[in-house]
Amino acid sequence: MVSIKSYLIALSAFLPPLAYAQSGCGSLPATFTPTTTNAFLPDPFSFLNGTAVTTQDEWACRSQEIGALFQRFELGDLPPSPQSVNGSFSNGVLTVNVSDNGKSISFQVPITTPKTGTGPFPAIIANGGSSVPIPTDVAVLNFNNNDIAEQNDQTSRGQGKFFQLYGTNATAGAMIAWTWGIARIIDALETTEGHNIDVTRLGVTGCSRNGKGAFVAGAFEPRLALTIVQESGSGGAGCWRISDYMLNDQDIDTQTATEIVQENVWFSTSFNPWVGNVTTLPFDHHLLAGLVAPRGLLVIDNTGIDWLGPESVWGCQTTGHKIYEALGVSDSFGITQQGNHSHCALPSQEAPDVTAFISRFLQGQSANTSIINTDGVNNVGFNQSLWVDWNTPDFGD
Ligand code: MCU
Repeated sequence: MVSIKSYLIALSAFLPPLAYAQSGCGSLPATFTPTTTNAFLPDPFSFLNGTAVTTQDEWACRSQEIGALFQRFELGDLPPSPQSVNGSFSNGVLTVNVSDNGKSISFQVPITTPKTGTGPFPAIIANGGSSVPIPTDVAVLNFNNNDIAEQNDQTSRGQGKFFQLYGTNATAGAMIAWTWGIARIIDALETTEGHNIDVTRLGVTGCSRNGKGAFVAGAFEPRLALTIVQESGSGGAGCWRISDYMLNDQDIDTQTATEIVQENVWFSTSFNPWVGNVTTLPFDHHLLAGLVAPRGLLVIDNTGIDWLGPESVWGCQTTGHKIYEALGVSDSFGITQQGNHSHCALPSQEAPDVTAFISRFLQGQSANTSIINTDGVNNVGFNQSLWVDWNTPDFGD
């Protein structure tokens, strides 16, 4: 008679080895199509199959799953590392050369290096420019994101150097293409001499459309130690569900998914089928913060511009903050909202918030980054019971 033990040993020969099983952690079934409607912001702490996420290790798998969902149903695919990336640095300009699948592109990144001090310096990658105060002892890398993926209007679909490499039919929207470009800048910094940048102390920032892009870059590029998202609004720090509610139930003229995909090419065309029923999406943008976690994240917003969806941003990101709380890094994610100023003009009261995050995450100094503030202009409020039907676990530090 065959013992149970020998039966199991024989059976194990047909099972995938453990390493294989782990590498599939958080991957999506190839044919998965969302069908369940959920008016609440989806539970960060529950896998798609309903299994609870109870440890930091399980969260690592869950964040893979979330990243896969964002790519499949909203942003498009981030290509794996290209076959070759190299750089050169001269006259303050980093040149990045990339080859993949027999094609090549090259782009240039001007670097403003601190005038004093010896370096290597921490640096911030300015995604299409920066409108936050960057200390003079931090370098700035000026990333011309439009060169990698254009963002003028619908005619920009598939335009830019990313698409010269991966084809105009690549699924990526502009934001994933910019994320790819930022990853290649970091690849080039890692292998190029002379630039005097400390590649372990890099941040990213951007405002408005480029703030949406900074958030996506922070979410998908783990080598970024700090992500500063300024006035990104809908499609960035706002949640699709809450923005729909603001427009449809509160009659506030705010940007929704339905509008945004008609305006520009920030998203993949794979998002189009979902914009009219965002409650079927098994994710929303509170989970974008979860992809940045546990790294530094500062979301700066404007309560005075309805179009940006200040209530959506506040509710979305205070909910995303619960992921940082679960991971025991609550003060690594700050949220600050002020009104009465023009778009992308940082009010002086918020400058210390930016300084604190840069000091702590790029300059290695201690700083109080427990910052969660809204000035309440525009009655920005958040009725959590409408949006959150799950509890926040404590995974420990
Ligand atoms: C806040 O970001 C966008 C917004 O999504 C667009 O609807 C509007 O046209 O432009 C904003 C922006 O990028 O302003 C510079």
